[in-house]
Amino acid sequence: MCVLKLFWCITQFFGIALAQSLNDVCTTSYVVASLPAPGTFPGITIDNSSVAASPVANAEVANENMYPDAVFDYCNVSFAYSHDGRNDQVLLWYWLPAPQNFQNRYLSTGGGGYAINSGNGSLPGGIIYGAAAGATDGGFGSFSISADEVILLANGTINRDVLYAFGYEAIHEMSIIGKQLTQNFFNMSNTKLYSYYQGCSEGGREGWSQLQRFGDQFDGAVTGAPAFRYGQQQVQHLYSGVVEQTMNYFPSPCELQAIVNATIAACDPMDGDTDGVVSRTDLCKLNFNINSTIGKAYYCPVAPATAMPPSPATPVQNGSVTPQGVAVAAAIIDGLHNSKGQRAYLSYQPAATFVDAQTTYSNVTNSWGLYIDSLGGEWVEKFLDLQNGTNLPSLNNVTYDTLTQWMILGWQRYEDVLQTTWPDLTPLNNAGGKVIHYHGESDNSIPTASSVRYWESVRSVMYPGQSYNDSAAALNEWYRLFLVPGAAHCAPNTLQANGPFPQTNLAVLIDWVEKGIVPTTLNATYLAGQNLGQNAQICAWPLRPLWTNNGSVMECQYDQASIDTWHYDMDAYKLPLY
Ligand SMILES: *[C@@H]1O[C@H](CO)[C@@H](O)[C@H](O)[C@H]1NC(C)=O
Ligand SMILES: *[C@@H]1O[C@H](CO)[C@@H](O)[C@H](O)[C@H]1NC(C)=O
Ligand SMILES: *[C@@H]1O[C@H](CO)[C@@H](O)[C@H](O)[C@H]1NC(C)=O
Ligand SMILES: *[C@@H]1O[C@H](CO)[C@@H](O)[C@H](O)[C@H]1NC(C)=O
Ligand SMILES: *[C@@H]1O[C@H](CO)[C@@H](O)[C@H](O)[C@H]1NC(C)=O
Ligand SMILES: *[C@@H]1O[C@H](CO)[C@@H](O)[C@H](O)[C@H]1NC(C)=O
Ligand SMILES: *[C@@H]1O[C@H](CO)[C@@H](O)[C@H](O)[C@H]1NC(C)=O
Ligand SMILES: *[C@@H]1O[C@H](CO)[C@@H](O)[C@H](O)[C@H]1NC(C)=O
Ligand SMILES: *[C@@H]1O[C@H](CO)[C@@H](O)[C@H](O)[C@H]1NC(C)=O
Ligand SMILES: *[C@@H]1O[C@H](CO)[C@@H](O)[C@H](O)[C@H]1NC(C)=O
Ligand SMILES: *[C@@H]1O[C@H](CO)[C@@H](O)[C@H](O)[C@H]1NC(C)=O
Ligand SMILES: *[C@@H]1O[C@H](CO)[C@@H](O)[C@H](O)[C@H]1NC(C)=O
Ligand SMILES: [Ca+2]
Repeated sequence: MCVLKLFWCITQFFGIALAQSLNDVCTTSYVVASLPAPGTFPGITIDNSSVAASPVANAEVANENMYPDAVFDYCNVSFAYSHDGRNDQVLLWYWLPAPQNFQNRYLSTGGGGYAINSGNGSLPGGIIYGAAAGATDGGFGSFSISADEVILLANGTINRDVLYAFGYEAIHEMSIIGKQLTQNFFNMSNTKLYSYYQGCSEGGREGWSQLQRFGDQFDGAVTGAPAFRYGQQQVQHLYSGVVEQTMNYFPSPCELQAIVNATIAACDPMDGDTDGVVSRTDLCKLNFNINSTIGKAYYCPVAPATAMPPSPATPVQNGSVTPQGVAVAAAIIDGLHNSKGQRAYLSYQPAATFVDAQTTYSNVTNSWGLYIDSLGGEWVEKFLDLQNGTNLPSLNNVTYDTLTQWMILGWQRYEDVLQTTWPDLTPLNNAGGKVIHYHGESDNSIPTASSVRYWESVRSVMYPGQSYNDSAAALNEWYRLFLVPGAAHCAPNTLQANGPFPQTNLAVLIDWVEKGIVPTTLNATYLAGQNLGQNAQICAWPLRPLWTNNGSVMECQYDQASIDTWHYDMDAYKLPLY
């Protein structure tokens, strides 16, 4: 035996831990042997016959927002598990780094919209930092089926297994199984496995769903533009359309874009740097009168018909911004109020584009008309009205009061599973967890102020009786919020292309968790525009950026009047809305 496997014998004899190659360990039998032992997680049975594992060499990623360009090898692993007594099947997908690249790290990832994973889109973000990375199908049938497709049962009730899997259970189970798999696979006995989460939008909400419930599950998390405060967030996608319907004015996309362009042009210099980026939407709120855009000329050329979204060819849009168009824009930015004038929700910042307000063109009436945002429409149709459509058929009779009632209904019905704004993070803090929470300041899908509201809820709930500055400083020791100048929803913004984007968030988080390097400012990179490839730093809330010396020096300033513009009194509700 020893003659046949001489090298093996020598290493065994001298107790040398032989560095294995990816091909040595990336086999079905080795992964089966690395699975968590039966009984490790009560109620969960892993199907060891479902394991697939194969090495992949020289995978390449480029031009991504959430991680830098890279070429890497990984072990592609998938298998299924079931919940005892439920007769279900949940699929898991892990990428494991080559043994020589493994850096004692594990990363869970999430999805977007109603999806619980991002296909292969988020997994590289772990691999390139030496982390095993995981994704789940939530038990929805396959990695490409999202929760909304299977949430409604044939008898017209909500599938609670799907709901809770989507809400928080599936990411939790993927995380505990993935951490154990990683430890076994890499023979970690006495070494610490650092565990992380990274996701944006729904993926950001999924991150918070874990941090709020399982305080010691991750050493750190990156949560971008989270789709939390779900009852409000989904319904607010319908608000822009209801504004247009209520005011009976349906601006052309070109008119809306003209208002946005004029807003950007006017508010760009307020931050001290005339660079095409509105880095201070708060100063824009304080100092810019949107009525000044009335009369601005606009022109957009003929556009051909498109299949997705279905649209007929559209004619030249040539005109000037109307008072009605500006009134619609102003009401959208103001946010939803009920008929008593009480505030029910917050909205997008000025300079964000008006995606929810996009009108649709009819080549029958030759006019622009109502568009119903399907993220919001499907929420009301399926999750609130329990109908099987993928959008509301109309907004007939839907008023600001209807929207407010829908917000209350969704909040109450799904508070324990989708609302995801539990503000007491004491277990996370006690476990030493760190959070980098970021949000594009020109996000057009999830209002930036939604993230500020949550940070503020955590601050006030966890540090009662302390001064604002003391409590903000205490919170910033472990949970920091960064508003990304000009950025759109989980992405850079073509209309403010000179803005930076924080592409290396996980690296920054790793440095914070493993080396104690506090991200006083958030590392970012210009991913487009005149400074392409260069570095930028983003101020941590509540500090706000201000440039001096003709835009050459950035300072992170404390500005009470600006901070105040981000805080809202939700007096349409009797309960506190965290
Ligand atoms: C796979 O699971 C079955 C059923 O739990 C068990 O009997 C078998 O020993 C397992 N096989 C391996 C290789 O672990
Ligand atoms: C990795 O595994 C998944 C799930 O089994 C499979 O769909 C995919 O094709 C595999 N990818 C590669 C590059 O082998
Ligand atoms: C992710 O999947 C897409 C589509 O299958 C493929 O083109 C791409 O190369 C994959 N990315 C990586 C890093 O494997
Ligand atoms: C809704 O559609 C899904 C998927 O097509 C189907 O499984 C379910 O039975 C339908 N529910 C109702 C109430 O029609
Ligand atoms: C609806 O169907 C599900 C799955 O078959 C079942 O568990 C549930 O009890 C049914 N609910 C009602 C109200 O019939
Ligand atoms: C873990 O240890 C086993 C047994 O010594 C060995 O076969 C395997 O290659 C090791 N795994 C890694 C990733 O080094
Ligand atoms: C708005 O500005 C962008 C460039 O930043 C331009 O492409 C677009 O045509 C402008 N739209 C209007 C309506 O002026
Ligand atoms: C903008 O004009 C409208 C209509 O004249 C007026 O009601 C509104 O108060 C004005 N807004 C501001 C901020 O001046
Ligand atoms: C309207 O648009 C549709 C879709 O592009 C096209 O099929 C149809 O011919 C158009 N009708 C008119 C009257 O232009
Ligand atoms: C837009 O309309 C105005 C007034 O009708 C006209 O003078 C101008 O030439 C048009 N612009 C374009 C680019 O078609
Ligand atoms: C809207 O309200 C009117 C008046 O109450 C009612 O007649 C009509 O049926 C309603 N339409 C819809 C679509 O509910
Ligand atoms: C910060 O970003 C720059 C590019 O802008 C990058 O080269 C550097 O590695 C990043 N730092 C960290 C800690 O990731
Ligand atoms: Ca600027």
